Amino acid sequence: MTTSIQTERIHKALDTFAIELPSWGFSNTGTRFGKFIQDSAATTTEEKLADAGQVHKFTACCPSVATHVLWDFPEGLKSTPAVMASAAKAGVRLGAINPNVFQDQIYKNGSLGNPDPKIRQAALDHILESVEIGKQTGSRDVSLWFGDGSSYPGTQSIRHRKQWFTEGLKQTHAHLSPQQRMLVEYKPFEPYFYHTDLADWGMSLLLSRHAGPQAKVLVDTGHHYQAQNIEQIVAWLLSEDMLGGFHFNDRRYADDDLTFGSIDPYQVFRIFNEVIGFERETGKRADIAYMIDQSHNLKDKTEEMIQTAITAQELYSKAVLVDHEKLTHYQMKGELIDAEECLKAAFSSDVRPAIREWRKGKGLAEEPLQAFRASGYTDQAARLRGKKNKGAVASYA
Ligand code: PSV
Ligand code: MN
Repeated sequence: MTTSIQTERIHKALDTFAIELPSWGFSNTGTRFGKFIQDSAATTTEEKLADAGQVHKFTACCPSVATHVLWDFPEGLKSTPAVMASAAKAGVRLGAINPNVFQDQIYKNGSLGNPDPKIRQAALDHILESVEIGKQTGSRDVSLWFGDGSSYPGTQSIRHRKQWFTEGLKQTHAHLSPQQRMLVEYKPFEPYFYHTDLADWGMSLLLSRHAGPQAKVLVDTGHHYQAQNIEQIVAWLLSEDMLGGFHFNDRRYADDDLTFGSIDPYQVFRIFNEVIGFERETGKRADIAYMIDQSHNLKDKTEEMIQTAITAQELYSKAVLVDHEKLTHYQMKGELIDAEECLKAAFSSDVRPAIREWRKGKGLAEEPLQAFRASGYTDQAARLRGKKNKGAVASYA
């Protein structure tokens, strides 16, 4: 492949590549051991959306923002017009709507899997309100993550809980508009440590199938055991038309929320390669929501999201350089070394000059991080928000 063909491929791919930002990545969060407060962190939904707007302004690849209903819609459905107005002001649109059925005290023994029917109903009511919010915001996806599980053997009926989940998700599906989808996320551990009701992709797949055709699986890259081959899960879900989206982040030990591609960029590349390979072979675009699910308490939050968006563009661009015809040929012939080298050649290509050129063509700064820093946005945000954020430290301590 000549350099100009490579550049053209990258430019074409970047014209349509988009990745969604999480509102919860812009406010002060931490670990269960505490928080390190940043003066410039967002203190309201409006500020989170404004910061997300900055990421999009400098990268042109983050046009939408996922929200968490409990954290971003303080009055539920009633908050929708205000949140939509804040998004429009920030130059972004609202993406996936995330119900929160893990934080309230009533959820000690779970939400849709809770043995108490009143609590299952409360969880369902909140999910259905989130579906309605999604209808008003024009968001396509309602993104469901359940912390449900148990921490001690024998304390819960795994089979009954599976049945309650099946019923709850079916009812959720029944309320979707024809334009909406529900994405069912899985995670093998945390907050419970003995059993988790939706522990892996197979469980999400089965429950999604039971729920209905608009239910798809959501793969959060941090939600796997250490040695798991995530690109294989991706390939299988694609071939079953059951992959709805990703929550991207990186991990070293558990669900660490580290910057996307910071630990294992080759894995991200292999995941993108599965998607692009599927698209080339089938001639159709995979209907996938790419989303980031990270929140950072050490790096500056907006800068970190810009860094993540840039990394995503780079790794996606490398994946579009894979010569699939050659790769298939080597695979069919059993040419193992040539097949592997074919993949590695794309991964080791320096795609940054082509991406800089693409940005120039769009009227963007060639180096988004530097341009954002030079804008002085963070200092200004720190001046405006510092007091409020310091107040949060005081009340925390
Ligand atoms: C849970 O770990 C998760 O990945 C879910 O997607 C939540 O919605 C998100 O993180 C934020 O807590
Ligand atoms: Mn997630």
